[in-house]
Amino acid sequence: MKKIITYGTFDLFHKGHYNMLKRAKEYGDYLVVGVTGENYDVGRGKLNVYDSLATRIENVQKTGFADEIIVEEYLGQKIGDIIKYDIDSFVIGDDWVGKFDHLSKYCNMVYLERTKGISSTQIREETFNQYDIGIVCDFVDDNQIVKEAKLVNGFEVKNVYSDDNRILDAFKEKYDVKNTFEDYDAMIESSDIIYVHCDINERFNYIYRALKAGKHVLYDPPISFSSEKLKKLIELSKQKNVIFMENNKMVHIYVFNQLLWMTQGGLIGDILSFNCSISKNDITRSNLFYDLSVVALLPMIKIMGENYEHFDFQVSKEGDNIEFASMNFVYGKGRAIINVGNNVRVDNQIEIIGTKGTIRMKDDWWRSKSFELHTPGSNDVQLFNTNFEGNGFKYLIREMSRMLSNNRVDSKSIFEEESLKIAEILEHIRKQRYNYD
Ligand code: C2G
Repeated sequence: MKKIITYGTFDLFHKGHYNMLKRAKEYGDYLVVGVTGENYDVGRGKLNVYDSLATRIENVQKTGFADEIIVEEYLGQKIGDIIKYDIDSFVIGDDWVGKFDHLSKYCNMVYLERTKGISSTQIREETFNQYDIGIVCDFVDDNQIVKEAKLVNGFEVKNVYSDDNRILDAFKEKYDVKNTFEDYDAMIESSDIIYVHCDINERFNYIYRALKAGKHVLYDPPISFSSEKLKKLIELSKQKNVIFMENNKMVHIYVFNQLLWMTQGGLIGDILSFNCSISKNDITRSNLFYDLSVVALLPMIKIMGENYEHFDFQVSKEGDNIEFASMNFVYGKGRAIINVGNNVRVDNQIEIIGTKGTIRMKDDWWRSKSFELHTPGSNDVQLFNTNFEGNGFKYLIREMSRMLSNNRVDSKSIFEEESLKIAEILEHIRKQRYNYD
């Protein structure tokens, strides 16, 4: 019996896929079809897959050509599959010519001509709503959103607004964004989603105007130094039934969800201590301290909860800017320490000590691809990891895309109470600081 194997994502199943499976089956007697798993596709940068794995498998099954369907879960699985299923020929479309030649050591490699004039990409472009993003900025930096938005179906940063012409010109030149606007209302009008990426003192105003106009808003937290103002914006977004989402990419990346699972599910026992440090060297951004604090406080709130019993802090500052702050939170069973430095060298890391294990995330932990688990009484370190490129923005935009297609304006990744709690903490620090002054 001649056994054949072929692979694919088979998203938005079309005639090209059907033809390929038909011809692969005709090539032998028994056809094994590998359908890509969701993690594998995400890992290889294919983030715009629309159909679920179950739907894609069902569509392959319906053709009646597959004798066996397997899931392709990781890079390099193909060799193991060829050996395991005792494959004679590997069949794939000629868009892959040459890419799998190294497999000819294990079986016969066959590249078949693709069906012309049809592709999942084309169907996606024709089928999905297009969302134009407009970015508000006061310095020439896009936080990688231009590149990352393109990886999600239907999303593109098309517009940029700044009240400084030089910034607009430089931004357009650097990121190749289609339209520049000197008039904010005009940009709101031309966009479906506004990304507010500017100094903390300006955020509230820009967000308020965009929400008022009924546009979805993505913003860098915190929105201001006032939790009342955040409440007001949350209410307005509800009234207008639009998405009001904070840019905290960490909560959307896989390893963070693994970490949450381990800590909340009791896998490292009772948590005794949460330690988190974050620092940057950026003399140009005056309120960077608050931006960094939000990034560090969110995992604390997620893992330790909102109900600490006591909170105190110490700051050291240079002129008007906080250079270093150490925040100390006492919870029922454990405690949390957050160290934030601006132009002070602090090693970025998160350490969570539990009665049954310690978790460590190092370096740029807010976009981490891995964490370590150390268990008491063992020298073994377990590594949990996933692979992705970029800064994780695409996962946040993908979440936004899901919300839009499900007609849902609330995200389960960051809850309102969590954002409000963080706003309260920062407000408290800010007030005390002024009392010191
Ligand atoms: N195909 C085709 N004609 C088209 C479109 C696709 O013949 N117009 C073929 C592809 O060449 C491939 C199969 O249909 O053999 C599945 O295509 P995709 O779903 O695009 O899968 P792909 O991303 O090519 O994944 O490990 C995964 C594999 O390497 C292939």
